[in-house]
Formats: sequence, C-alpha cells, structure tokens
Amino acid sequence: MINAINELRAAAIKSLDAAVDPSTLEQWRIEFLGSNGKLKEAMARLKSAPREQKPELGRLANELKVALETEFAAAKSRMSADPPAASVDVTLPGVDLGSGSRHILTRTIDEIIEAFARMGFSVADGPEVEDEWHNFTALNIPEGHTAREATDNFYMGEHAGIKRLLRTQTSTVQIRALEAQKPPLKIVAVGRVYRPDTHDATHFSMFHQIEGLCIDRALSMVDLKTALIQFAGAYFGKDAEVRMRPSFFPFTEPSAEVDMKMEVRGQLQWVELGGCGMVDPHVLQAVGLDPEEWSGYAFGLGIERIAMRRYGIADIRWLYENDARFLRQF
Ligand code: FA5
Repeated sequence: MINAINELRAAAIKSLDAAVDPSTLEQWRIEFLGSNGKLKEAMARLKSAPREQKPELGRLANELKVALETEFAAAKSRMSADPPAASVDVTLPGVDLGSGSRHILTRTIDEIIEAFARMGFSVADGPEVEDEWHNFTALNIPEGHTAREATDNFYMGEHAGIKRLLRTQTSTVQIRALEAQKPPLKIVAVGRVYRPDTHDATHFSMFHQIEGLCIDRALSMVDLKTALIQFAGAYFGKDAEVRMRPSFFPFTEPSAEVDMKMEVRGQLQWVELGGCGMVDPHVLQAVGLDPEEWSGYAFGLGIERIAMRRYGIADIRWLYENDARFLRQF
C-alpha cells in the first residue's frame, strides 16, 4: 500500500512536468486531483487496508494530497505569469523605422559652397561670438554708429575689457581671413549670424549667410558682377540673371544690393539675396593693407532666403520647427 502511494506520487510529478499549457494542466488536475481521480481512488482503497496500518497510510495519503495541490497551484501560477511567447511570422515585412536625411538648409549650404569652390574660392570661417573690432570697428562701423545699438545686437558682456556679441553678419570673417592670410585671396565663409529681429515669414533671429571676399590687385565692380553671375549660373542654371541696385554698407564703396532672377513656383522673379560692393579702403587699412596696392570685392547673401526661393518655402520659421512632415518633403 505504501508503495502504491509512492508510485502515485512519482507518476503525478512526472506527468505534471509534461503539462506545458493550461489545457494539459487541467487534464492533469482531473486525472490526479479530480473527484474521480487517482488520488481519490487510492484513498478509497485505504479502507480495505489492515486496521493497524490505517493511521500511517492516512497520513501519507494526506501528505500526498497537499503536495500535489501545492505543485498544481505552482504550475498554474507559473503559466499565467509567463504566457507563451507570441508566435512570430518571419515572412511578414519588417517595421520601417524610416531613415533620416540631410536638412534642406544643410543641403543648400553644401551646394552653394560647391558652386563657389568650383569657381576657385576656398573656405574660411570665424567664431559666432565676436568682439567689437571684428563685427564693427574693422568693418568701418565706428563707435556711436547706430548699428552698434544694444537693441540691434545680442551683446554677451565683456571679457578682458572687450565687449563681445553674437556676430550680426559673416562680414566678420573678411577681417579674420585678412588677419590670417596675405593677399591675394579668394574665400567664402558660411555661418550663423544673429539679430534681434522680430520673427515673421522672412525674418528669424538666427540665420545663415555666405560671405565672399576676393582681394587682389586692380579688381573692379566688373569682377564682382562676373563672380555673382557665374555663381547664379552654376547654382540656379545658365539662364540665371543678376541685378545690382545701388545701396550702402559701411565696409564697401560703392555698395549694391544683389538680386537674382529665378524660378519661383513656375514663374521667373527677381529675388533679393544680399549685399555686395568693393571693399572700402578703411577696411584694407584696418588690416594693414595699402589701398593703393590692393583692391577687393565682397558679398554677403542670406542662405535661408535662397533656399526658400529655390524650394518654394513660404515661411522661414518652418526651417527651424523640425516638423517631420515638412522636412520629409525634401
Ligand atoms: C549684410 O549683412 C552685409 N554684411 C552683406 C554684405 C557683405 C554687403 C559684403 C557688402 C559686402 P544685410 O543686412 O542686407 O547685409 O543682410 C544680407 C542678407 O541676409 C539679406 O539680404 C537677407 O537675405 C538676409 N537676412 C537679413 N536679415 C535676416 C533675417 N532676420 N532673417 C533671415 N535672413 C535675413
């Protein structure tokens, strides 16, 4: 009889190990713990056991009952805590995580630089936090000039007695380049500039400019206009036209606004791109060059305006909102 109980325990445990899902577990419960199950059957048989063995057999049978009920509860909770892994259909297409792309402004900058590089310009750069010498004084903007007013600039406080500010134009790189290299030179510089302008469809307080500077002997407005026409042809197509309108900048004389004729949503239009002119003799003197010997031309164009016109972007703010629905179009 004792053997029979031990055998039942071994068979029940073995069979429970094989129960891997809720339905086989339930079958196990019915087989061993059910009202007509094997445990009940064994207990019924105890009645016919010799009287003196009954207490011991009864204890063993009860122990077995408790053990099997405990094992059953443990197996059941294991199964509900650990649901079967969802089956994977390896033939289904994968989830498209989407790949990024270069921002439309970055692309525009790279294309513009490439066009100027092919024209023989090398690339220079300068810091975004500038001192007054590079942003104003050396560019012939003397102390007291309205362009230096606190309301037109982002001043950053003083460092070693020198007032610093976020540069308002890439023309600062003209000075940096002339301090670093001897002429003749022919450079372009692209970078961020900052102005406390009110944001609207065509103005932002941080934007990009491309500056061009060429210093050589006997340069004239013809060379300046030729360079701009060449760039317009390379960037906008060979039919592109360039127009100059008289203007004023402290660091060029004479000065002009540059317009380019380009296709804007299917229509040819004149678009203002920036300023230009012949480098003012005061600027050459500020960097120690003799204006009798050296001459130069310079230009500064707004990159956002170029990109907006070229790609039909109606609002400059869209370039900085990082809305994927906008960015994905380019
Ligand atoms: C200048 O910044 C001169 N440094 C350009 C220059 C360089 C003249 C070399 C002569 C020789 P201006 O302030 O006009 O010029 O700005 C040039 C261009 O920057 C503008 O034509 C426009 O395209 C762009 N721009 C100006 N302000 C903003 C703004 N708030 N948001 C976006 N683009 C702007």
